[in-house]
Amino acid sequence: MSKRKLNRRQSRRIDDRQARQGGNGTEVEQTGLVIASHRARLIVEDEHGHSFRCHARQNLEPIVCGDRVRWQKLAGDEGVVTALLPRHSLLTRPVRHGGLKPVAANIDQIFVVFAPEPRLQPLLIDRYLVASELAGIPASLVLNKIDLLGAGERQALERELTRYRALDYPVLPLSSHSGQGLKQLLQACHRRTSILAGQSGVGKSSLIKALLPDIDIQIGHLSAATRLGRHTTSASRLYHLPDDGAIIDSPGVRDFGLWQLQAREIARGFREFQPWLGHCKFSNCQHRNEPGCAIRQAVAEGHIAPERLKNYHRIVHDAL
Ligand SMILES: Nc1nc2c(ncn2[C@@H]2O[C@H](COP(=O)(O)OP(=O)(O)O)[C@@H](O)[C@H]2O)c(=O)[nH]1
Ligand SMILES: [Mg+2]
Ligand SMILES: [Zn+2]
Repeated sequence: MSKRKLNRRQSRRIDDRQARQGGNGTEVEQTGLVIASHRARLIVEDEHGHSFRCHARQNLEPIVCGDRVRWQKLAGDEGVVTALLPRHSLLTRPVRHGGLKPVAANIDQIFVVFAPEPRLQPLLIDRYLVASELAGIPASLVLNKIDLLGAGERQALERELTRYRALDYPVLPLSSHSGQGLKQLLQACHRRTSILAGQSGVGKSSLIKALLPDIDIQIGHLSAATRLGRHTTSASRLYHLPDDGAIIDSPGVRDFGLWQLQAREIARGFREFQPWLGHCKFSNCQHRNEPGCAIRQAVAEGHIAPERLKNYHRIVHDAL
C-alpha cells in the first residue's frame, strides 16, 4: 500500500473520530448525496433533502455528482465532506496531460442524447456506447427534437436507428418541446440514477426542464448562423425526479472519451463483436485486410453492421 493511501486512511480515521466526538464541538457526521460539483465546491444533500454548500477535506480524491459521502455541518448551510463512500460505477474523462478525471459516480444508466440538429453523428453515438460498455453501465439512445422531423425524415432516421435496436439498445424518440415520448423517458428513469450524454445543443437541459418544469436550468441557444450547439452548462447537477429516480446533467460527459485505450479494449465496447473476438487467424488482427478475420467474416454474413466496424476503426485511429 502506498504511503499516501495509508495517510489518507489514517486521516480519514481521525476525521471520523473527531466527528463522533462532535467535531469542533458542533455537529455529528452524517451520510449525504452530492447533487452538484464544480471543482472543489460541492452541494451535498442530507437525508431530508436539504442541501448544504460544502468543501471537501483536502486529503480526499476528487468528488463528483452522484457520490455518496460522509460530511458534517458547519455554520448555516455550510459543511465539510470528510470521506468518500465506495462507488458502484464511475464515469471518467481523460485530461490533457494524461490520466482520467471523474465526471459522475453511481450512475445506473446512460442516455445518449442526439437530435436531427445539431446533425446526427453515428460516430459520436458509437463513442458513447463504447464508453458505456467499458464502464459497465447500460445505455439507451434518446432521439430528441422529433418535432423537427417530417414523416420522410423520421423514417430515414428510424432506418438508421434499427441497427442500434437490433443490438438491444433501447431507442426513445421524443421531443422536449412537444412533450411526445416524455412519459416513456420518465418510466425509463424510475428508481435509477441516469445521466444525459450527448453533444452540446441536442437538448439535454431542455429535457430535464421538460421533466421538471419548476426547476431553474440554463437552456442554450443554437446559433442560427452556424447551427452549431453552444456549450452553456457549467457544472454537473443531479435532479430528483418526482417518481423516485434522479437524472444528472453534466457538461463533462460531453467528451468522456476513449483516449489512451488499446484497440483490444475498444473492441470490447462493441457488444456484437464479442462472439467473434479471439477467432481471427492472427491474434493481433486489426480486422482490416488480414486473411482469416472473423470480424470481417461476421460483417460479410450480416452479423455486424459495416458502419459499426467502420466506426470501430475510426475510434481506434483517434485513440492513437
Ligand atoms: N425543436 C426543438 N428544439 C429543442 C428541443 N429540445 C431542445 N431544443 C432547443 O435546442 C437548443 C439547445 O438546448 P439545450 O437544452 O440547451 O441543449 P444541451 O446543450 O444539450 O443542454 C435550445 O435552443 C432548445 O430550445 C426539441 O424537442 N425540439
Ligand atoms: Mg445543457
Ligand atoms: Zn480480425
